[in-house]
Amino acid sequence: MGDIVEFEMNDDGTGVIEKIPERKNYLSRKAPVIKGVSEKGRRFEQIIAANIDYTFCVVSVDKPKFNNRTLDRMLVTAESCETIPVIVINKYDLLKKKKRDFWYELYTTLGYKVIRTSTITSQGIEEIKSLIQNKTSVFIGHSGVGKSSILNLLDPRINQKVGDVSEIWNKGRHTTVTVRLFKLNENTFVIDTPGVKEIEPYGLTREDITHFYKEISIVSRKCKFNTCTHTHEPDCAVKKAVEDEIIPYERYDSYLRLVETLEEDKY
Ligand SMILES: Nc1nc2c(ncn2[C@@H]2O[C@H](COP(=O)(O)OP(=O)(O)OP(=O)(O)O)[C@@H](O)[C@H]2O)c(=O)[nH]1
Ligand SMILES: [Mg+2]
Ligand SMILES: [Zn+2]
Repeated sequence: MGDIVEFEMNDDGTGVIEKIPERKNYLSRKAPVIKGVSEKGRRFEQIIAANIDYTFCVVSVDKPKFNNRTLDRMLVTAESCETIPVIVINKYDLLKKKKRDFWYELYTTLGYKVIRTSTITSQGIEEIKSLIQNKTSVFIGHSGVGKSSILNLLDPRINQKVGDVSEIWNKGRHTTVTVRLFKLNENTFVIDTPGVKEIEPYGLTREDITHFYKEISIVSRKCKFNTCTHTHEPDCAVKKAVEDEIIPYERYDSYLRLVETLEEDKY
């Protein structure tokens, strides 16, 4: 979805795709493991969309519950595919006062663009509308976070089906089932995607992952060993920064868990 194609028009109005010119970039993830299809331990690459400017990484305050590890994986995926990530924290109407703006402040401090939205109060929707002008934007995130609901507010012609969130599992019901591109005007495109269980970046090394966790990357230059994995080594600047609460524990934990997924691929 999002490919620019050259095609020949037949007399009956149908077309034949002649050529797909080189993609500017494309957003991809590790394909889920399907029993009997991929060999054990081998994960394929799954392309989500092509020629993307912004990847809107949508999470919700609650229903489903906010999960920072999921957000971090989406950010690494977006950045490693050379798209610009924008964080959308949706369902802000459900925010409990005591939680305040912890995550908003954390990711803003890290340098990300963060938009707080609610499709009930319309908070943040105008901000998204102005950002997407003359760009191609893809919306990704777990099922039920409100991707289709947000798109519906961007343009009434979109009219995507919206599903409820299971009370028991606190998860969406996979309402959107295919990737769909909407043309809003000559140069503005938005893409809705089905919520997926796991979004893991494809084809990265430990060094790549470290690079995308900016604060860990900067601090790690002061580790005693340049091969430091920031787990058990002495004089690890990253562990020290976590103890001193300079790096939030949540980000460190998320980083280690993402690095662990590299090991899972090896056997
Ligand atoms: N309270 C609240 N509920 C919302 C908000 N946005 C969406 N919802 C509800 O969340 C549920 C899921 O919304 P969808 O837009 O279908 O979510 P989705 O991310 O497109 O889900 P999939 O298509 O399954 O990936 C629906 O019941 C919406 O009404 C919001 O800002 N606040
Ligand atoms: Mg949807
Ligand atoms: Zn270290």
